[in-house]
Amino acid sequence: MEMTGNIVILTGAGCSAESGIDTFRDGGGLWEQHRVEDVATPEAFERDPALVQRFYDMRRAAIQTKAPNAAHYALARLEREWDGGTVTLVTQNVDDLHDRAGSKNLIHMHGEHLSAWCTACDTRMGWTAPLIEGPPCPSCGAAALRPDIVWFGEMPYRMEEIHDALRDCDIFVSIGTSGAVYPAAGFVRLAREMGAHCLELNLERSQGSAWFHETRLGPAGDIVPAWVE
Ligand code: BJW
Repeated sequence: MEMTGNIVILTGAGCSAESGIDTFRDGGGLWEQHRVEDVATPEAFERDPALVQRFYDMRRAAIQTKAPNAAHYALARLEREWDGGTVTLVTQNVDDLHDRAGSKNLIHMHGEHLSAWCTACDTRMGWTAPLIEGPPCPSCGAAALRPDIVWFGEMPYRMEEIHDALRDCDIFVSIGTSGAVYPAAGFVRLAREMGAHCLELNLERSQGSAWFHETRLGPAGDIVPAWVE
């Protein structure tokens, strides 16, 4: 690895796979016969809120039983120990495993399972319990809480900050993402056009693999700590 420079790291579901959290597209992308793309949309929530709340209640409960793996800890260590510039971690993951591993300069661009969003008063709040029974918002009392998750067709969070970090980065590293979902799938192209060295760490080549200068294949729990060393 180069010894100086600003680093932007993008993580996807493959980073949490060895913690026991299913990826989206590896197992056929199905949940109870529904395509994830048909559950993770504002239209699905409008059509059948109970179905969508059940999907997220189940996953919110599940992640609370999981623990960070060696990849999460290696990235947190990199941020603590890197004195050659900044380390910005942008995750598409909605679990809290990077947080629990100790990453601080962290952007959850697709939202977080452990957060709820009141669409009546626009408050976001830490949330660990089920939402299916329509609990009142602690802030305004309306029964209008939804998962604080970026669904298809919604704008991912903190895009301006992400673009600023990409424009300033010298090293871009993509970990455990299929490159199937935009805008995250386009980050490598932007980073590369800005002159960054682009490295992919994944179990298999992603859809945007040709944009990377270098690809290292293997499970994140092995290849991420090896890269950080
Ligand atoms: C391992 C491993 C191990 C396994 N070690 N590796 C047509 C063309 C282009 C774009 C579009 C289009 N039609 C629609 C769009 C836009 C759309 C999109 O990209 N759709 C595509 C499906 C085509 N994007 C959006 O809608 C986004 N918003 C947007 O664009 O806004 C613009 C806008 C403009 C103006 C007004 C309003 C808006 C929003 C995207 C939201 C994504 N949400 C989801 C679900 C949320 C959460 C949830 O329910 O959990 O986020 S989708 C799902 O995919 C989730 C993930 O974050 C995301 C990415 O998946 P990821 O992480 O890459 O997982 P997998 O499973 O795909 O891949 C895992 C990888 O790991 C694989 O490569 C494995 O090999 C690897 N792996 N084990 C290392 N041990």
